[in-house]
Amino acid sequence: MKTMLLTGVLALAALQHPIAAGPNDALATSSPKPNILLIIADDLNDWITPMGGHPQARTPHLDRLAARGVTFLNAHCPAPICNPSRTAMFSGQRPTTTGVYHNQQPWMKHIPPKHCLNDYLRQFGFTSLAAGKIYHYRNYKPEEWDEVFYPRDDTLPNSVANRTPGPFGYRMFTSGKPEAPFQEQRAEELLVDAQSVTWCVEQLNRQTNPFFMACGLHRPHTPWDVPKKYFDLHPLESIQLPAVLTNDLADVPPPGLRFAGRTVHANIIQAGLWKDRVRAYLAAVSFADAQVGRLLDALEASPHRDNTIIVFVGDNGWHLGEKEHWAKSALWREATCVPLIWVAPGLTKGGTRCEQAVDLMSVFPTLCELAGVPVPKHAEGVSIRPLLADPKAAWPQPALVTHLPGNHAICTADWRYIRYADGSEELYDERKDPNEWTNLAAKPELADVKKKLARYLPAKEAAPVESVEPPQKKKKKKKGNALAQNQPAA
Ligand SMILES: [Ca+2]
Repeated sequence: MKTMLLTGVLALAALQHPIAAGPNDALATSSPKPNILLIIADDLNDWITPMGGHPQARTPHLDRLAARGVTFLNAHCPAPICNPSRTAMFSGQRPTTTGVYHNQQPWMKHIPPKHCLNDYLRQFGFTSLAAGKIYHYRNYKPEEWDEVFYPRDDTLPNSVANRTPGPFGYRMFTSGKPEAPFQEQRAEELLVDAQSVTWCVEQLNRQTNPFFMACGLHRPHTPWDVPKKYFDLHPLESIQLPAVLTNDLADVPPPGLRFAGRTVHANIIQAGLWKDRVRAYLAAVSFADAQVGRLLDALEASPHRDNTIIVFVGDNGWHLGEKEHWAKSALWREATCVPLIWVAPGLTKGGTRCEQAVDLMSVFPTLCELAGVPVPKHAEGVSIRPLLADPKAAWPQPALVTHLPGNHAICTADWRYIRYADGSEELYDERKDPNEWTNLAAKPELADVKKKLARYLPAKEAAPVESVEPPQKKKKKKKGNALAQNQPAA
Protein backbone atom coordinates (compact mmCIF):
# COMPACT_ATOMS: atom_id res chain seq x y z
CA MET A 1 0.00 0.00 0.00
CA LYS A 2 2.86 2.35 0.81
CA THR A 3 4.28 1.78 -2.62
CA MET A 4 0.92 2.48 -4.14
CA LEU A 5 0.53 5.73 -2.24
CA LEU A 6 4.05 6.87 -3.04
CA THR A 7 3.65 6.05 -6.71
CA GLY A 8 0.36 7.88 -6.75
CA VAL A 9 1.95 10.95 -5.19
CA LEU A 10 4.82 10.85 -7.66
CA ALA A 11 2.46 10.50 -10.57
CA LEU A 12 0.38 13.40 -9.32
CA ALA A 13 3.52 15.46 -8.85
CA ALA A 14 4.58 14.62 -12.37
CA LEU A 15 1.25 15.84 -13.63
CA GLN A 16 1.48 19.14 -11.85
CA HIS A 17 5.18 19.93 -12.12
CA PRO A 18 7.56 19.11 -14.90
CA ILE A 19 10.26 16.98 -13.43
CA ALA A 20 13.95 16.62 -14.03
CA ALA A 21 15.90 13.40 -13.74
CA GLY A 22 15.90 11.54 -10.46
CA PRO A 23 19.16 11.60 -8.49
CA ASN A 24 19.52 7.83 -8.63
CA ASP A 25 19.08 7.61 -12.32
CA ALA A 26 22.39 6.40 -13.68
CA LEU A 27 21.39 7.18 -17.24
CA ALA A 28 20.22 10.64 -16.35
CA THR A 29 23.23 11.72 -14.38
CA SER A 30 26.04 10.01 -16.22
CA SER A 31 28.08 11.75 -18.78
CA PRO A 32 28.00 11.48 -21.71
CA LYS A 33 24.27 11.47 -22.27
CA PRO A 34 22.65 8.29 -23.59
CA ASN A 35 21.64 7.97 -27.20
CA ILE A 36 18.03 7.38 -28.09
CA LEU A 37 16.75 5.07 -30.81
CA LEU A 38 13.01 5.43 -31.38
CA ILE A 39 11.51 2.94 -33.81
CA ILE A 40 7.96 3.66 -34.87
CA ALA A 41 5.91 1.15 -36.86
CA ASP A 42 2.84 2.12 -38.82
CA ASP A 43 -0.56 0.55 -38.09
CA LEU A 44 0.97 -2.18 -35.96
CA ASN A 45 -1.42 -3.68 -33.41
CA ASP A 46 -0.61 -6.23 -30.73
CA TRP A 47 -0.03 -9.03 -33.25
CA ILE A 48 3.59 -9.39 -32.23
CA THR A 49 4.93 -12.34 -30.29
CA PRO A 50 5.91 -10.37 -27.14
CA MET A 51 2.27 -9.22 -26.83
CA GLY A 52 0.52 -12.40 -27.95
CA GLY A 53 -2.26 -10.61 -29.83
CA HIS A 54 -2.39 -13.32 -32.49
CA PRO A 55 -1.16 -16.87 -31.89
CA GLN A 56 0.47 -17.04 -35.32
CA ALA A 57 2.41 -13.79 -35.18
CA ARG A 58 6.09 -14.39 -35.91
CA THR A 59 8.33 -11.56 -34.79
CA PRO A 60 11.58 -13.08 -33.52
CA HIS A 61 13.44 -9.77 -33.55
CA LEU A 62 10.86 -8.03 -31.40
CA ASP A 63 11.26 -11.01 -29.09
CA ARG A 64 14.97 -10.23 -28.95
CA LEU A 65 14.17 -6.63 -28.13
CA ALA A 66 11.62 -7.61 -25.49
CA ALA A 67 14.20 -9.91 -23.92
CA ARG A 68 16.28 -6.81 -23.22
CA GLY A 69 13.57 -4.63 -21.68
CA VAL A 70 9.96 -4.02 -20.65
CA THR A 71 7.01 -4.83 -22.93
CA PHE A 72 3.85 -2.89 -22.19
CA LEU A 73 0.79 -5.04 -22.84
CA ASN A 74 -1.73 -2.27 -22.33
CA ALA A 75 -0.27 0.77 -24.09
CA HIS A 76 -2.52 3.04 -26.14
CA CYS A 77 -2.12 5.69 -28.79
CA PRO A 78 -3.27 9.27 -28.05
CA ALA A 79 -5.41 9.10 -31.19
CA PRO A 80 -6.27 6.04 -33.30
CA ILE A 81 -5.01 7.44 -36.58
CA CYS A 82 -1.61 8.42 -37.85
CA ASN A 83 -1.25 12.20 -37.95
CA PRO A 84 -2.81 13.14 -34.60
CA SER A 85 -1.14 10.22 -32.85
CA ARG A 86 2.35 11.07 -34.07
CA THR A 87 1.86 14.80 -33.64
CA ALA A 88 0.78 14.23 -30.04
CA MET A 89 3.62 11.90 -29.18
CA PHE A 90 6.30 14.13 -30.69
CA SER A 91 4.91 17.46 -29.55
CA GLY A 92 3.98 16.22 -26.09
CA GLN A 93 0.53 17.75 -26.55
CA ARG A 94 -2.75 15.94 -27.01
CA PRO A 95 -5.14 16.56 -29.92
CA THR A 96 -7.41 18.34 -27.45
CA THR A 97 -4.62 20.89 -26.90
CA THR A 98 -3.29 21.30 -30.45
CA GLY A 99 -6.56 20.92 -32.36
CA VAL A 100 -4.88 18.30 -34.61
CA TYR A 101 -7.47 15.50 -34.66
CA HIS A 102 -7.15 13.81 -38.03
CA ASN A 103 -4.91 13.13 -41.00
CA GLN A 104 -5.87 16.10 -43.13
CA GLN A 105 -4.59 18.68 -40.65
CA PRO A 106 -0.95 19.72 -41.15
CA TRP A 107 0.32 20.56 -37.67
CA MET A 108 3.47 22.50 -38.55
CA LYS A 109 2.33 26.08 -38.17
CA HIS A 110 0.38 25.33 -35.01
CA ILE A 111 3.22 23.97 -32.90
CA PRO A 112 6.14 26.30 -32.14
CA PRO A 113 9.80 25.49 -32.78
CA LYS A 114 11.60 23.50 -30.09
CA HIS A 115 8.35 21.95 -28.88
CA CYS A 116 8.70 18.66 -30.71
CA LEU A 117 10.92 16.02 -29.17
CA ASN A 118 13.41 15.97 -32.02
CA ASP A 119 13.92 19.73 -31.92
CA TYR A 120 13.65 20.01 -28.13
CA LEU A 121 16.47 17.52 -27.56
CA ARG A 122 18.79 19.37 -29.93
CA GLN A 123 19.00 22.19 -27.39
CA PHE A 124 20.71 19.74 -25.04
CA GLY A 125 23.32 18.57 -27.48
CA PHE A 126 21.48 15.74 -29.21
CA THR A 127 21.78 15.26 -32.94
CA SER A 128 18.32 14.53 -34.34
CA LEU A 129 18.14 12.05 -37.18
CA ALA A 130 15.09 10.73 -39.00
CA ALA A 131 14.51 8.03 -41.57
CA GLY A 132 11.20 7.01 -43.11
CA LYS A 133 7.76 7.89 -41.89
CA ILE A 134 8.13 9.70 -38.58
CA TYR A 135 5.39 12.26 -38.72
CA HIS A 136 2.53 11.79 -41.16
CA TYR A 137 4.41 11.54 -44.46
CA ARG A 138 5.58 15.01 -45.49
CA ASN A 139 3.99 16.69 -42.50
CA TYR A 140 7.21 17.59 -40.74
CA LYS A 141 9.62 20.50 -40.42
CA PRO A 142 12.97 19.61 -42.01
CA GLU A 143 14.67 22.43 -40.13
CA GLU A 144 13.85 20.73 -36.83
CA TRP A 145 16.09 17.76 -37.67
CA ASP A 146 19.82 17.59 -38.30
CA GLU A 147 19.40 15.03 -41.03
CA VAL A 148 16.37 13.44 -42.65
CA PHE A 149 16.28 10.50 -45.01
CA TYR A 150 13.02 10.06 -46.84
CA PRO A 151 13.08 6.97 -49.06
CA ARG A 152 11.58 6.92 -52.49
CA ASP A 153 7.98 6.30 -51.77
CA ASP A 154 6.54 4.59 -54.79
CA THR A 155 5.07 1.87 -52.61
CA LEU A 156 3.28 4.30 -50.34
CA PRO A 157 -0.50 4.20 -50.41
CA ASN A 158 -0.96 7.54 -52.12
CA SER A 159 0.63 6.17 -55.22
CA VAL A 160 -0.46 2.56 -54.99
CA ALA A 161 -3.63 3.23 -56.93
CA ASN A 162 -1.38 3.42 -59.97
CA ARG A 163 -0.05 -0.05 -59.41
CA THR A 164 -1.59 -3.43 -59.99
CA PRO A 165 -2.10 -5.10 -56.64
CA GLY A 166 -1.95 -8.84 -56.22
CA PRO A 167 -1.32 -11.87 -54.00
CA PHE A 168 1.66 -10.20 -52.42
CA GLY A 169 0.28 -6.69 -52.70
CA TYR A 170 -2.92 -6.82 -50.78
CA ARG A 171 -4.88 -3.68 -50.40
CA MET A 172 -7.48 -3.97 -47.75
CA PHE A 173 -10.18 -1.78 -49.17
CA THR A 174 -11.62 -4.39 -51.43
CA SER A 175 -14.43 -3.70 -53.79
CA GLY A 176 -15.50 -7.26 -53.17
CA LYS A 177 -13.35 -8.80 -55.88
CA PRO A 178 -10.05 -10.60 -55.44
CA GLU A 179 -7.26 -8.50 -56.86
CA ALA A 180 -4.97 -9.28 -59.76
CA PRO A 181 -1.32 -10.11 -59.03
CA PHE A 182 1.52 -7.64 -58.86
CA GLN A 183 3.38 -7.75 -62.12
CA GLU A 184 6.71 -7.91 -60.39
CA GLN A 185 8.22 -8.54 -57.03
CA ARG A 186 10.85 -6.02 -56.12
CA ALA A 187 14.07 -6.80 -54.32
CA GLU A 188 13.67 -6.51 -50.57
CA GLU A 189 16.44 -3.97 -50.19
CA LEU A 190 14.50 -1.56 -52.42
CA LEU A 191 11.42 -1.50 -50.21
CA VAL A 192 11.09 1.76 -48.31
CA ASP A 193 11.58 0.27 -44.86
CA ALA A 194 14.69 -1.57 -45.92
CA GLN A 195 16.04 1.69 -47.35
CA SER A 196 15.29 3.54 -44.11
CA VAL A 197 17.00 0.93 -41.99
CA THR A 198 20.02 0.87 -44.27
CA TRP A 199 20.36 4.62 -43.79
CA CYS A 200 20.01 4.29 -40.00
CA VAL A 201 22.64 1.54 -39.93
CA GLU A 202 25.06 3.84 -41.75
CA GLN A 203 24.31 6.61 -39.27
CA LEU A 204 24.89 4.31 -36.30
CA ASN A 205 28.39 3.74 -37.56
CA ARG A 206 29.00 7.47 -38.12
CA GLN A 207 27.50 9.22 -35.10
CA THR A 208 29.58 10.07 -32.09
CA ASN A 209 27.53 12.73 -30.33
CA PRO A 210 24.52 11.80 -28.28
CA PHE A 211 21.85 11.25 -30.91
CA PHE A 212 18.12 10.96 -31.12
CA MET A 213 17.46 8.66 -34.05
CA ALA A 214 13.90 8.05 -35.20
CA CYS A 215 13.39 5.18 -37.62
CA GLY A 216 9.92 5.08 -39.13
CA LEU A 217 8.79 1.77 -40.60
CA HIS A 218 5.92 1.99 -43.00
CA ARG A 219 4.81 -1.62 -42.69
CA PRO A 220 2.52 -3.18 -41.67
CA HIS A 221 0.56 -0.26 -43.16
CA THR A 222 -1.11 -1.21 -46.43
CA PRO A 223 -0.26 -2.13 -49.12
CA TRP A 224 0.93 -5.46 -47.77
CA ASP A 225 3.34 -5.96 -50.63
CA VAL A 226 6.14 -7.62 -48.73
CA PRO A 227 8.34 -10.34 -50.24
CA LYS A 228 6.94 -13.83 -50.64
CA LYS A 229 9.15 -15.33 -47.95
CA TYR A 230 7.16 -13.47 -45.30
CA PHE A 231 3.90 -14.86 -46.66
CA ASP A 232 5.49 -18.31 -46.59
CA LEU A 233 5.88 -17.95 -42.82
CA HIS A 234 2.09 -17.89 -42.61
CA PRO A 235 0.48 -20.67 -44.71
CA LEU A 236 -3.01 -19.66 -45.77
CA GLU A 237 -4.71 -22.92 -44.84
CA SER A 238 -3.65 -22.66 -41.19
CA ILE A 239 -4.56 -19.02 -40.61
CA GLN A 240 -6.69 -18.41 -37.52
CA LEU A 241 -9.29 -15.67 -37.73
CA PRO A 242 -10.02 -13.22 -34.93
CA ALA A 243 -13.04 -13.94 -32.75
CA VAL A 244 -16.18 -12.10 -33.80
CA LEU A 245 -19.55 -12.23 -32.08
CA THR A 246 -22.71 -12.17 -34.18
CA ASN A 247 -24.67 -9.01 -33.44
CA ASP A 248 -21.80 -7.66 -31.35
CA LEU A 249 -22.63 -4.13 -32.48
CA ALA A 250 -26.25 -4.32 -31.32
CA ASP A 251 -25.27 -2.67 -28.04
CA VAL A 252 -23.03 0.00 -29.59
CA PRO A 253 -24.48 3.53 -29.80
CA PRO A 254 -24.80 5.32 -33.18
CA PRO A 255 -21.46 7.18 -33.09
CA GLY A 256 -19.64 3.89 -32.53
CA LEU A 257 -21.57 2.33 -35.41
CA ARG A 258 -20.53 5.19 -37.67
CA PHE A 259 -16.88 4.53 -36.84
CA ALA A 260 -17.24 0.81 -37.54
CA GLY A 261 -16.30 -0.23 -41.09
CA ARG A 262 -19.02 -2.83 -41.51
CA THR A 263 -19.20 -2.40 -45.27
CA VAL A 264 -15.54 -3.29 -45.62
CA HIS A 265 -16.03 -6.28 -43.35
CA ALA A 266 -19.04 -7.49 -45.30
CA ASN A 267 -17.15 -7.11 -48.59
CA ILE A 268 -14.17 -9.05 -47.32
CA ILE A 269 -16.37 -11.87 -46.03
CA GLN A 270 -18.37 -11.95 -49.25
CA ALA A 271 -15.22 -12.14 -51.34
CA GLY A 272 -13.82 -14.95 -49.20
CA LEU A 273 -10.74 -12.88 -48.43
CA TRP A 274 -10.70 -12.73 -44.66
CA LYS A 275 -7.97 -15.36 -44.15
CA ASP A 276 -6.10 -13.84 -47.06
CA ARG A 277 -6.06 -10.42 -45.39
CA VAL A 278 -5.13 -11.77 -41.98
CA ARG A 279 -2.29 -13.66 -43.59
CA ALA A 280 -1.09 -10.60 -45.51
CA TYR A 281 -1.10 -8.47 -42.36
CA LEU A 282 0.86 -11.13 -40.45
CA ALA A 283 3.33 -11.25 -43.34
CA ALA A 284 3.73 -7.46 -43.30
CA VAL A 285 4.30 -7.58 -39.55
CA SER A 286 6.99 -10.23 -40.00
CA PHE A 287 8.63 -8.09 -42.66
CA ALA A 288 8.67 -5.06 -40.34
CA ASP A 289 10.11 -7.28 -37.63
CA ALA A 290 12.94 -8.33 -39.94
CA GLN A 291 13.82 -4.67 -40.48
CA VAL A 292 13.89 -4.13 -36.72
CA GLY A 293 16.26 -7.07 -36.57
CA ARG A 294 18.66 -5.43 -39.01
CA LEU A 295 18.68 -2.30 -36.91
CA LEU A 296 19.24 -4.20 -33.67
CA ASP A 297 22.09 -6.17 -35.25
CA ALA A 298 23.75 -2.91 -36.24
CA LEU A 299 23.23 -1.31 -32.86
CA GLU A 300 24.58 -4.35 -31.05
CA ALA A 301 27.68 -4.33 -33.22
CA SER A 302 28.22 -0.60 -32.71
CA PRO A 303 29.96 1.30 -29.91
CA HIS A 304 26.54 2.61 -28.84
CA ARG A 305 25.15 -0.75 -27.72
CA ASP A 306 25.27 -0.17 -23.98
CA ASN A 307 24.49 3.54 -23.96
CA THR A 308 21.40 3.67 -26.14
CA ILE A 309 17.84 3.78 -24.95
CA ILE A 310 15.56 1.91 -27.34
CA VAL A 311 11.85 2.65 -27.63
CA PHE A 312 9.69 0.66 -30.01
CA VAL A 313 6.16 1.96 -30.61
CA GLY A 314 3.24 1.70 -33.00
CA ASP A 315 1.24 4.79 -33.95
CA ASN A 316 -2.21 3.21 -33.70
CA GLY A 317 -3.78 -0.23 -33.58
CA TRP A 318 -5.55 -2.12 -36.34
CA HIS A 319 -8.73 -4.18 -36.56
CA LEU A 320 -8.94 -7.18 -38.88
CA GLY A 321 -12.62 -7.91 -38.49
CA GLU A 322 -13.00 -7.69 -34.72
CA LYS A 323 -16.26 -5.91 -33.97
CA GLU A 324 -16.97 -6.04 -37.72
CA HIS A 325 -14.41 -3.32 -38.17
CA TRP A 326 -11.26 -3.02 -40.24
CA ALA A 327 -8.30 -0.72 -39.77
CA LYS A 328 -8.14 2.05 -37.17
CA SER A 329 -10.28 5.16 -36.53
CA ALA A 330 -12.29 3.69 -33.65
CA LEU A 331 -12.09 3.67 -29.87
CA TRP A 332 -12.06 -0.09 -29.23
CA ARG A 333 -9.04 -1.98 -28.02
CA GLU A 334 -7.81 -3.23 -31.37
CA ALA A 335 -7.69 0.33 -32.72
CA THR A 336 -5.99 1.90 -29.71
CA CYS A 337 -3.64 -0.73 -28.28
CA VAL A 338 -0.12 -0.38 -29.62
CA PRO A 339 3.23 -2.01 -29.03
CA LEU A 340 5.47 -0.20 -26.56
CA ILE A 341 8.78 -1.78 -25.67
CA TRP A 342 11.47 0.05 -23.69
CA VAL A 343 15.10 -0.84 -23.24
CA ALA A 344 16.85 1.55 -20.86
CA PRO A 345 20.33 0.24 -20.00
CA GLY A 346 20.85 0.10 -16.27
CA LEU A 347 17.16 0.58 -15.54
CA THR A 348 14.94 -1.95 -17.30
CA LYS A 349 15.12 -5.63 -16.53
CA GLY A 350 15.13 -7.85 -19.59
CA GLY A 351 12.07 -9.90 -20.46
CA THR A 352 9.69 -8.08 -18.13
CA ARG A 353 6.08 -7.18 -18.95
CA CYS A 354 3.83 -4.43 -17.67
CA GLU A 355 0.04 -4.71 -17.64
CA GLN A 356 -0.69 -1.17 -16.47
CA ALA A 357 -2.50 1.08 -18.92
CA VAL A 358 -0.25 3.80 -20.32
CA ASP A 359 -0.39 5.98 -23.41
CA LEU A 360 2.18 7.35 -25.78
CA MET A 361 2.06 10.80 -24.20
CA SER A 362 4.45 9.19 -21.74
CA VAL A 363 7.22 8.87 -24.32
CA PHE A 364 8.27 12.55 -24.29
CA PRO A 365 8.62 13.02 -20.51
CA THR A 366 10.12 9.58 -19.97
CA LEU A 367 12.81 10.15 -22.56
CA CYS A 368 13.59 13.56 -21.07
CA GLU A 369 13.89 12.08 -17.63
CA LEU A 370 16.14 9.25 -18.75
CA ALA A 371 18.26 11.56 -20.87
CA GLY A 372 18.79 13.97 -17.99
CA VAL A 373 17.07 16.95 -19.57
CA PRO A 374 14.20 18.88 -18.00
CA VAL A 375 10.68 17.92 -18.97
CA PRO A 376 9.24 21.00 -20.69
CA LYS A 377 6.07 22.51 -19.33
CA HIS A 378 4.15 21.86 -22.52
CA ALA A 379 4.64 18.07 -22.29
CA GLU A 380 1.33 16.74 -21.00
CA GLY A 381 2.20 13.12 -20.37
CA VAL A 382 3.46 11.39 -17.27
CA SER A 383 6.87 9.76 -17.17
CA ILE A 384 6.62 6.00 -16.83
CA ARG A 385 10.10 5.68 -15.40
CA PRO A 386 8.63 4.05 -12.25
CA LEU A 387 7.14 1.31 -14.44
CA LEU A 388 10.40 0.84 -16.31
CA ALA A 389 12.12 0.25 -12.98
CA ASP A 390 9.29 -1.92 -11.64
CA PRO A 391 6.65 -3.05 -14.15
CA LYS A 392 4.45 -4.20 -11.29
CA ALA A 393 4.39 -0.80 -9.59
CA ALA A 394 0.96 0.65 -8.87
CA TRP A 395 -0.20 3.07 -11.56
CA PRO A 396 -3.23 5.26 -10.96
CA GLN A 397 -3.08 7.15 -14.25
CA PRO A 398 -5.30 5.72 -17.04
CA ALA A 399 -4.60 5.99 -20.75
CA LEU A 400 -6.63 8.49 -22.75
CA VAL A 401 -7.42 8.15 -26.45
CA THR A 402 -9.18 10.83 -28.51
CA HIS A 403 -10.77 10.18 -31.89
CA LEU A 404 -12.00 13.33 -33.61
CA PRO A 405 -13.37 16.12 -31.40
CA GLY A 406 -15.44 15.01 -28.45
CA ASN A 407 -14.90 11.25 -28.63
CA HIS A 408 -12.66 9.63 -26.03
CA ALA A 409 -11.72 6.31 -24.49
CA ILE A 410 -10.37 5.99 -20.96
CA CYS A 411 -8.42 2.76 -20.52
CA THR A 412 -7.25 1.10 -17.34
CA ALA A 413 -6.13 -2.45 -16.68
CA ASP A 414 -9.74 -3.21 -15.66
CA TRP A 415 -12.00 -1.05 -17.81
CA ARG A 416 -12.52 0.73 -21.10
CA TYR A 417 -14.93 3.63 -20.92
CA ILE A 418 -15.89 5.31 -24.20
CA ARG A 419 -17.73 8.62 -24.29
CA TYR A 420 -18.82 9.98 -27.65
CA ALA A 421 -19.46 13.61 -28.51
CA ASP A 422 -23.23 13.12 -28.22
CA GLY A 423 -22.85 11.79 -24.67
CA SER A 424 -23.49 8.14 -25.55
CA GLU A 425 -21.27 5.58 -23.87
CA GLU A 426 -19.67 2.17 -23.89
CA LEU A 427 -18.13 0.41 -20.92
CA TYR A 428 -16.22 -2.86 -21.10
CA ASP A 429 -14.85 -5.08 -18.38
CA GLU A 430 -11.37 -5.78 -19.74
CA ARG A 431 -10.71 -8.63 -17.32
CA LYS A 432 -13.88 -10.62 -18.04
CA ASP A 433 -14.55 -9.45 -21.57
CA PRO A 434 -11.25 -8.81 -23.38
CA ASN A 435 -13.05 -8.90 -26.75
CA GLU A 436 -15.25 -6.00 -25.63
CA TRP A 437 -18.42 -7.75 -26.67
CA THR A 438 -20.74 -6.63 -23.89
CA ASN A 439 -21.39 -2.94 -23.41
CA LEU A 440 -22.07 -2.46 -19.70
CA ALA A 441 -22.60 1.30 -19.82
CA ALA A 442 -26.32 1.04 -19.01
CA LYS A 443 -25.81 -1.03 -15.84
CA PRO A 444 -26.88 1.09 -12.85
CA GLU A 445 -24.48 -0.76 -10.54
CA LEU A 446 -21.55 0.44 -12.67
CA ALA A 447 -22.51 4.11 -12.60
CA ASP A 448 -19.82 4.77 -10.04
CA VAL A 449 -17.15 3.09 -12.18
CA LYS A 450 -18.15 5.31 -15.11
CA LYS A 451 -18.13 8.39 -12.93
CA LYS A 452 -14.59 7.70 -11.70
CA LEU A 453 -13.30 7.08 -15.21
CA ALA A 454 -15.09 10.11 -16.60
CA ARG A 455 -12.98 12.33 -14.36
CA TYR A 456 -10.13 11.74 -16.79
CA LEU A 457 -12.02 13.09 -19.81
CA PRO A 458 -10.42 16.32 -21.06
CA ALA A 459 -11.88 19.39 -19.40
CA LYS A 460 -11.26 21.52 -22.47
CA GLU A 461 -11.01 20.66 -26.13
CA ALA A 462 -9.28 22.83 -28.69
CA ALA A 463 -11.20 23.66 -31.85
CA PRO A 464 -9.85 21.72 -34.84
CA VAL A 465 -7.17 23.53 -36.84
CA GLU A 466 -7.80 23.92 -40.56
CA SER A 467 -7.89 20.89 -42.81
CA VAL A 468 -6.29 20.31 -46.15
CA GLU A 469 -8.12 17.74 -48.18
CA PRO A 470 -6.07 15.35 -50.27
CA PRO A 471 -6.69 16.19 -53.95
CA GLN A 472 -7.88 12.69 -54.87
CA LYS A 473 -10.70 12.88 -52.32
CA LYS A 474 -12.16 16.25 -53.22
CA LYS A 475 -14.48 14.96 -55.90
CA LYS A 476 -16.04 12.34 -53.65
CA LYS A 477 -16.81 14.68 -50.80
CA LYS A 478 -20.48 15.28 -51.45
CA LYS A 479 -21.29 11.64 -52.11
CA GLY A 480 -19.45 10.31 -49.05
CA ASN A 481 -21.56 8.73 -46.34
CA ALA A 482 -20.60 8.38 -42.71
CA LEU A 483 -19.14 4.93 -43.21
CA ALA A 484 -17.00 6.00 -46.10
CA GLN A 485 -15.74 8.99 -44.15
CA ASN A 486 -14.77 6.73 -41.31
CA GLN A 487 -12.75 4.42 -43.48
CA PRO A 488 -9.09 4.88 -42.82
CA ALA A 489 -7.15 7.31 -44.88
CA ALA A 490 -3.78 6.24 -46.18
CA1 LIG B 1 -21.43 -5.81 -28.23
